[in-house]
Amino acid sequence: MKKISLVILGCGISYGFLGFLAIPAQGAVLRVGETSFHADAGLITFSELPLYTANPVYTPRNYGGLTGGTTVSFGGFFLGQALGNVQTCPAGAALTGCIQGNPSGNLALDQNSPKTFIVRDIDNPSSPVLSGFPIFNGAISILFSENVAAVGLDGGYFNTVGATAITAFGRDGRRLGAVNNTALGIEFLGLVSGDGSNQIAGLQFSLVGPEPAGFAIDNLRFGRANQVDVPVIISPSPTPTLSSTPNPSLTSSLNPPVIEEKPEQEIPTVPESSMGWGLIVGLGFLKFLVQLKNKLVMSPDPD
Ligand SMILES: [Ca+2]
Ligand SMILES: [Ca+2]
Repeated sequence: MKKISLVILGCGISYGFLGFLAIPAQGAVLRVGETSFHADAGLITFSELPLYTANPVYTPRNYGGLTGGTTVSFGGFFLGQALGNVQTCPAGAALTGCIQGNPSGNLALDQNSPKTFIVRDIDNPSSPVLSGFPIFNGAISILFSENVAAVGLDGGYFNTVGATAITAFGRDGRRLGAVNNTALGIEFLGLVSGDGSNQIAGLQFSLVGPEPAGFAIDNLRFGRANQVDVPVIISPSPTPTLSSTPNPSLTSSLNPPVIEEKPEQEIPTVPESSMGWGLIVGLGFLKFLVQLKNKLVMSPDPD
């Protein structure tokens, strides 16, 4: 049965707390634990191939995956990257475990980068493990033949907190995100794409700080979208409250409708028909005749 991991976000006082809103987790990557991976997710323990195998390549048959599933390859770093130097590495970090630069597009392992090896590790109860080069002091990069949604591994032995990270990359070489170690000893470092979709084409295990006395990986887990539990963010939903801003849909039902008054009809100042024009001309002529008659009556007889 699929389990759902819950992440509850803190809520501000400006929000009411009447309800929760479950939404898919967003963001580049999210940390996940070992138990988030289903039983049918991929698992590589490095006991499947002979000790001292260099840059092992695991087909689904090697790790018990489904035919046609993901092939997993290992190497030092990706094409486009390089080993760090004293200028680019964090102070105190082993330069062989520190990687600089972004992978180029179409993510691929750099076959000229330092190799990785299956070796014994007396500090790890699940030995054998996979080490970078030099042994227990080199970065490790992992390439998946098809994108996965989540990946994780047992890293260690950690003598420092926060000095080692796993970084996920997309098929185009884009950096998706990273999580650091938070514990000493052997710790599971896992991440899933923010929306739980298959976005992860590669993973890099490298130093981001000073990690003394060596480091290696074991028990690599990887899963497609249906093989891992994706964290779901639970955020408080805003509480609907009365507001000083009127809601148009409410005010329209509360206030009487306003009937728009038509403007007062104007009396036409010019006739609108030929009959009107004729009447005016006729009255004008009649007035002229009356005035002419009066003038004749009032005028003295020249005789
Ligand atoms: Ca092992
Ligand atoms: Ca160590």
